[in-house]
Amino acid sequence: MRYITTPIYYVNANPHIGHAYTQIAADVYSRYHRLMGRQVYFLTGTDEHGEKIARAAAEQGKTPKEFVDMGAENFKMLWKTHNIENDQFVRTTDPEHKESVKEIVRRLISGGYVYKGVYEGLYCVSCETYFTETQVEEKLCPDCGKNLEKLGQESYFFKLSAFSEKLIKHIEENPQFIMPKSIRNEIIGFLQQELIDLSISRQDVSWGVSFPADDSHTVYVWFDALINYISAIGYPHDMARFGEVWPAKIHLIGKDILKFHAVIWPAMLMALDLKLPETVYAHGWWMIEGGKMSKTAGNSVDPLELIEEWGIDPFRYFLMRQVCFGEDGNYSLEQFISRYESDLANDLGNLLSRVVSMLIKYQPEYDLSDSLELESKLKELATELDALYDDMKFNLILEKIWELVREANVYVESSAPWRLAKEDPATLNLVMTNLYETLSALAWFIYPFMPETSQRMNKDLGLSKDYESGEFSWPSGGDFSGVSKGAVLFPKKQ
Ligand code: ME8
Repeated sequence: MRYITTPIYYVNANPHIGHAYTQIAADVYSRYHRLMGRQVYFLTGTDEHGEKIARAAAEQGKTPKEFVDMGAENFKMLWKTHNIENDQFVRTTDPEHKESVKEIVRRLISGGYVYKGVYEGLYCVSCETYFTETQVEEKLCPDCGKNLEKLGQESYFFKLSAFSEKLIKHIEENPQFIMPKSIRNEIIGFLQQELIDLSISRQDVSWGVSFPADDSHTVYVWFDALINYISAIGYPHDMARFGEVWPAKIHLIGKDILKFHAVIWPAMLMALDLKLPETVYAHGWWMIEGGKMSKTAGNSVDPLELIEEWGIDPFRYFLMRQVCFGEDGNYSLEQFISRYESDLANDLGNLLSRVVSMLIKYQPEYDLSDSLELESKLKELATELDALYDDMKFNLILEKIWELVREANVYVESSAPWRLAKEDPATLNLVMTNLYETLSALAWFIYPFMPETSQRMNKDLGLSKDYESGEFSWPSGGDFSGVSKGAVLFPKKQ
């Protein structure tokens, strides 16, 4: 089972391309493995507790419950427009999740991993995070730059410090645990400093899961949120189901929340005596003109506007193609348009349109007798891409697919079917069959990234493929009889 998760997003956020990026990457990964007939479970959801949410609700004159219900619906609707096929949507206000959090805290208390103390620190309400004096300058949050509040309060602590050696050992012995490799040393370095215990309860936050054994406290929202990855799949109320899905294959996250996932979360799992996820994959950060995207700066990119104007598939393609997964990216509309025009409209769109027009005009006969070379090339490509999917090398996968698109365009030029139609009908049959089979393969290859475009290509080719399951297969099983011309795949704007 390939269990893949995304972060559960703050329900008060205005989702931008950064959130869409994680979702689309997880969706591409899931669609591909489903296509290959492999078992996948894809979880996403919303993070709904804490002071920040309660304040945002109050600002809108709503109860926290009304506010989070609306926010969760907004995210669900948004992911539909992105063609995200998640198996489950978890909310931290789900009764089962809350019960699970309580039971986990109870187990940690009885295991001796929790004690009562006093927490003094600088707290950022916006990031729901405490900082020590040494971590900050001028009482400003190192993450978001807002003012920190000095708080001293009674709190329950999780003995995080007890796990540093075990964590270092796990990271060193399992090179795939933190990916990409370039960020592993950052976490090892952090663990080699003195790890401090984690305050996991709040007295001054009422919108949260009440702390077992002391209901004057609520559970710290990050502690509550991380548990979603196991509560959603049945821990501890449905252990049979949990056993089928856990451990996670990949926790996909942005690099902003790496420490929570590569330090705190595995320590919690160790304390519960549960297996650790195979990989925590932290992808890079999207910026705009080299700066941070934020609502206050007024420069966040609204995915819905882009999707409305250009369609969902170009948006999915751009995000996966533009940067190497794991590295930071810089968004600009010019780059988006340039990819749309060159890769999509000129390369892929034109190829389909030319080949389909020629199939209709010249009426060749389907003849596979000169396709052996193509067959082995496509099968090799399918094997090569399979390995790249495991490393989440989405941009490389698309590069390889586009090499095929460009080669096919060159093949059209060099074999000149318009001449063959007059001079050599037998060769025309062979050439058009190769082009037809290349397009059918391309529809299969691009499916995880651009499912709608893949379907439209198959429709033009007269192939009614739903890709329920099944590896790459050769030949397509179609002949030319169902070919028809649909609307232009990627119309040029101007
Ligand atoms: O941190 N570039 O939620 P969140 C790339 N609730 N990815 C970005 C991005 C950007 N500019 N901006 C956001 C939280 N993301 C917690 C998570 S999980 C148990 C709790 C993506 O709404 C990226 O995946 O702030 C990042 O990790 C996540 O959104 C943060 O979402």
